[in-house]
Amino acid sequence: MPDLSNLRIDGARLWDSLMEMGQVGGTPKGGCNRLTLTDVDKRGRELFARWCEAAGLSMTVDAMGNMFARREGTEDHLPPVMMGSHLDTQPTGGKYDGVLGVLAGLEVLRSLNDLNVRTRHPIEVANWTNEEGSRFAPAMVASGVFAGAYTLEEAYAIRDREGHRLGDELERIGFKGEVPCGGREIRAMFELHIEQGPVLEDEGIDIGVVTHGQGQRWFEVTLKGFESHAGSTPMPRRRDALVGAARVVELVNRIGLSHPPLAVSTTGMLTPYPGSRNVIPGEVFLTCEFRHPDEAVLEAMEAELRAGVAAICEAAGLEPEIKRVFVYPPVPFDAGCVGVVRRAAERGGFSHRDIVSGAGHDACYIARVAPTAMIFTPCVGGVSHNESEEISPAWASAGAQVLLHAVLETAEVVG
Ligand code: HGY
Ligand code: MN
Ligand code: MN
Repeated sequence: MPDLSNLRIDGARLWDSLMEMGQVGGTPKGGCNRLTLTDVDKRGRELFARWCEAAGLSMTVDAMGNMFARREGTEDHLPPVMMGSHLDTQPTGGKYDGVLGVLAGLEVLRSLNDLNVRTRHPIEVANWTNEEGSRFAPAMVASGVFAGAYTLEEAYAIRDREGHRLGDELERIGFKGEVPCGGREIRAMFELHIEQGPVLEDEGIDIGVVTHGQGQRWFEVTLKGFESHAGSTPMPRRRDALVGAARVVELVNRIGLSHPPLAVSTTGMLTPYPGSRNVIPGEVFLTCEFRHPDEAVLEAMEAELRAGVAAICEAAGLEPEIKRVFVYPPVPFDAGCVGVVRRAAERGGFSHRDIVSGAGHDACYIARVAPTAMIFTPCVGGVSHNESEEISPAWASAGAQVLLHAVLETAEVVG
């Protein structure tokens, strides 16, 4: 194989693209609100598509709206090496979560064009629909359909809190492609992503070589009590769903703290009904989630949730309903691809360490159908899912450089 160690991506061009995409749905605090399948998401998708066209890439959109920009290989019938991540964001998201992986993939292909490097395998960069799972739960549903975890019909039927169907919104923004979602061979997938945690920055490490994605379980909990007058209902007679929910929030937090050091638990949404200041809430909807690298611990955390909610509701005269909306087991990434990432970091002269991903990623589903690994860059203060999310241009370039080398080794350079 020719000496490729001197090949460089164009870090300034990557940074410019990140800043321009950050303006699409940009918020006054410097973050991004590009909720999946909104008009803002459509604008971000169209900007990405224009850039890919300008780079001479062919674009395919599949039935879940996943976008695949492709650079031909000299043996184009071979399965593609894939990069990519997601362009959708949290409502108070940052400019880099997901976006770095998509635009660094584009930068790799732009650089291969500049350097006139050909590869045997075609190379694609993907934008996976609805990675965040904020508007339509669960998360990573489109890469999940691609990997066979959900059917297309199940995904299309998911509704947001206003009742819109995912399938209808996909159609409305014009990104419901004809091409089937999944069912095609991928040589390997490498997803570059910010760590979204503090480890790499704390240790002064440039690159995270991700060995596993931790398991997750998401729940929707509805507590039913009885609306009544805030002024004339004696305390002992109340069935106050919000008091019950407050105890459930405390329970969820306690469960996370009771499996140190790796367990995490979060209550993210809580909606009392009817939401009137002088009516005792008769119903509360809340979401909670648990994460851990060990399936047995997740099992124990779920059991503690179910038992704890039952006891709280028994004492408060409430009726509980617990729906498990998302389960995915801990994911070990492909040892061969993890080794490719490690060598790529060494080839680039970057410090690196193995790391487990706290967040979920599309790569965790794609790992079910193709050899897959992830590359992490540090992020400032480990902060993500916050408008202040920040990385340095040097970290972005280092991640893209490692992605370049990982893809070149796997796609096999010609000549
Ligand atoms: O929730 C997650 O782990 C991802 O950011 N969707
Ligand atoms: Mn992400
Ligand atoms: Mn995210």
